Amino acid sequence: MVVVGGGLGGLYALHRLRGLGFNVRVFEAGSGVGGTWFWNRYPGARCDVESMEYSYSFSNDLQQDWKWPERYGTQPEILRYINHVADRFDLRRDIQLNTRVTSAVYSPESRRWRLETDQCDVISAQFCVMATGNLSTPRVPDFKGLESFKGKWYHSGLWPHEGVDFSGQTVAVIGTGSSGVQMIPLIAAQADHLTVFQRTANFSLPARNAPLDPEKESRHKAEYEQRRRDALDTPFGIAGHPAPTKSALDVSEDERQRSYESKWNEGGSISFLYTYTDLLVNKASNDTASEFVRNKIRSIVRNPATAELLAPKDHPIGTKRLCLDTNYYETYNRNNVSLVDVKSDPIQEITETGLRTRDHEYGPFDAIVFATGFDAMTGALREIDIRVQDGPALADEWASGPRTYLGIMVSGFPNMFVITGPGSPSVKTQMILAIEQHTDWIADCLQHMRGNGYQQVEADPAAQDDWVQHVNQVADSTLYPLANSWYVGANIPGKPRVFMPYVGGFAGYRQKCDAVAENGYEGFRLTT
Ligand code: N01
Repeated sequence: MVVVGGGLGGLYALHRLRGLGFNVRVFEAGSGVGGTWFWNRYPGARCDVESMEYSYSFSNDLQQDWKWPERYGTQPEILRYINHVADRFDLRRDIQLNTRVTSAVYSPESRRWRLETDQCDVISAQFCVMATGNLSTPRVPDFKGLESFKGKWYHSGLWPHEGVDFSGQTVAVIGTGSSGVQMIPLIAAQADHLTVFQRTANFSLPARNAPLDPEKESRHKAEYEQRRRDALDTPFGIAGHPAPTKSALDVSEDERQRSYESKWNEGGSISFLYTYTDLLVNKASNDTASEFVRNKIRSIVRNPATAELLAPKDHPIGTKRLCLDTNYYETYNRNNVSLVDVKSDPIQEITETGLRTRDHEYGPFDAIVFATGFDAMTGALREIDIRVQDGPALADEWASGPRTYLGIMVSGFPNMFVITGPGSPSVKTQMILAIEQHTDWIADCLQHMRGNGYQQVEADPAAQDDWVQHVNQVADSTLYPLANSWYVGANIPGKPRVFMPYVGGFAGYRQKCDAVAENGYEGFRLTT
């Protein structure tokens, strides 16, 4: 069995499947394990889910032993944790680093996958598990002239391991998604001058990060197993947030403001979006929350024109990934920070010294930082030449958007599982929980096959069609499609506009997966 990717998904898949007696080999492109947390080393990189939740649940000893220093884990801390897991469960002996899988071809005759890597490995495997990640294909926009730039340039998702010292430099940051919002305050504090190029203003909430309160930590640890079980029954896979009971329109303006204020002070995105039942499905309700945050921005940012530019008006709050920050809006009150709107005046090219928009020239810059995101959810899989012998490539099959059954398998590609693939809750949940749920489901399926002499499993095309239709229907019943987000591939020119994650909630999705298994893997074709 080959597992592609040595991030949080690949490591757990190795541990779980090796534990069942399978012969497993992991191939990882990076020179270390950790996936997202290996690559994204930009200043301020930090998880926006609280550490006590954003961690593996499969080992109670592990979760009891590990000590998270802060409410939200920093990138170095999370990477340390992942490396600890790799050592603690003796995973490294089955992981080949510095190796990118380039192709995977299935032979219906031998019923085996033949994989090739950029290190000239050729591997034969009965099963492939794609643990390639949802945000693992960094994208620098195709700007004319980048090669002529005389300064240094960086992408948030390919950050130099030795770090970057911006002291004394003039710096440009392009992009104001989660990565931009996290790095901008830190770069501003270090650089001589920072110019931020914003195409779309994003909603951001204060993280209210702090050292982890020891009392809170011991209480959490005493209740850990129950809390993990509780998380399984929530829409986002995160416990500790009581479900809302009222619509935002069922309460008075005063009560609404008090509730939003209390969530704003508490910090965190889940708790804010969970203030009312209908913030993600009812535009009028959402408007109340969006306007509350816009008013906060107006109250923080002293220059009214800058504040208006930073206040998002083109999408409902939560329909693009909500950012969490520390001093993001406050940063625009610094004398050494300027904001440029590149929606009204788009970037046309990078020059030797800076960049040119339609109407202006900016620079000189010592460095340009691209916080411009990823070819999300499908990019990593489409980059591998995946096909059944003499058949179409997965990339071609997905030319009009990804199609999966449950986000776990793709019809026409037998014995290939995807961990947190498009069509599953994935990025709309606590990712590690989603990874564990998929891996455990795959492990059960493989045991079922082994116990019954099945050699091949494949998603039924009709079951896949029904699932794709359901994923779309659920998304269409929410406000999510109103935003131009990476959830719909809008950040990549030419990418088909398809809503990729499943937003029907983790709890219901998990029940569906369990029911499928209980009904003899309904919608899958098992053959001996
Ligand atoms: O990427 P993004 P990200 N000209 O795609 C802009 C996770 N994450 O790396 O919105 C000018 O969100 C683009 O503009 P627009 C999290 O799930 C989590 O920040 O497309 N601008 C946007 O502002 C997150 O959602 C954490 O109009 C251009 C920005 O670049 C996901 O990763 C931290 C442009 C890209 O934003 C991706 O976040 C970091 C162009 N040609 C990331 N092209 C935490 O856990 C793109 N942009 C906290």
